[in-house]
Amino acid sequence: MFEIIGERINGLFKDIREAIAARDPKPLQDWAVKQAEKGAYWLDVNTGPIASKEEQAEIMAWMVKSVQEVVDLPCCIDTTNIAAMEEGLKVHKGKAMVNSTTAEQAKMDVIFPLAAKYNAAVVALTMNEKGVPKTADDRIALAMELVANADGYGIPMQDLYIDPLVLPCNVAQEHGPETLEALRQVKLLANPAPKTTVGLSNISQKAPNRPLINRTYLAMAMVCGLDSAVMDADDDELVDTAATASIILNQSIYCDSYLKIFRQK
Ligand code: THG
Repeated sequence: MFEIIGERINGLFKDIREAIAARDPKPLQDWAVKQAEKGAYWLDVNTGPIASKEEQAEIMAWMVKSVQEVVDLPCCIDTTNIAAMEEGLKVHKGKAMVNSTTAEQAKMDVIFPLAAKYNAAVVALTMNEKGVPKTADDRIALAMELVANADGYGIPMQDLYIDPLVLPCNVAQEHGPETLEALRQVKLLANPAPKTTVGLSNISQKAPNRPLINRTYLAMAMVCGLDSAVMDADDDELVDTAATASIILNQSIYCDSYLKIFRQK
């Protein structure tokens, strides 16, 4: 089953940024309920770039608690700050996802054990200290390291979500097909195969026709083996596209009301 990770509880967005500053849980909770109703399976929770490093841990714990007061969904704890990641995990109910580690050894050596300790799923980005590689081959070389290290730290492949990194098509056009090819090849790296995810909205940043670009890339990525995406769950046509691709790919059983069924858990 395709897993939508709702992207909206992120301090990048002004309403969330203001809610965090005021410690007002209502906007976060409204988006939690809305994304749950629209078909989200996980809720991405990101403090955004504004919060100071010292505050991030306390804010992440507050955000996770606020969200889980109103919905049963698990959170995808989206932060590069290890202290914030652990505070989020401490208060989280049920199986969490941490977002993310890179293929940098020092990060893998901290984040994989942390995920294992809390039995959390983990997103692993195909980048390292040199940045995001250009080609599918170089992305796959990093994915191999991520798979080997995750396995070494006892993370089951079903809990590992490899993210080959989607970049904006208006400024990094040559990455588009490379990311798609990397998605395909990730599935060959282990048996059972690791899962895959992407930050879908990255593809259309600062471009016109964002919804069209998002849903076109989503359908193409699903053919290549995409299992989940951090995406706009409030875009009905985007969620319809995921539901329809999942029917065409024979990943869920067809019925005339499949668009509705896809949104139910
Ligand atoms: N991979 C993983 N996690 C991720 C990303 C990824 N998490 C963050 C991000 N990328 C995915 N989430 C978003 C959320 C919002 C937007 C893009 C990706 C976005 N925001 C508007 C913008 O920048 O134009 C903000 C609009 C507003 O301010 O209202 O596009 O790649 N694993």
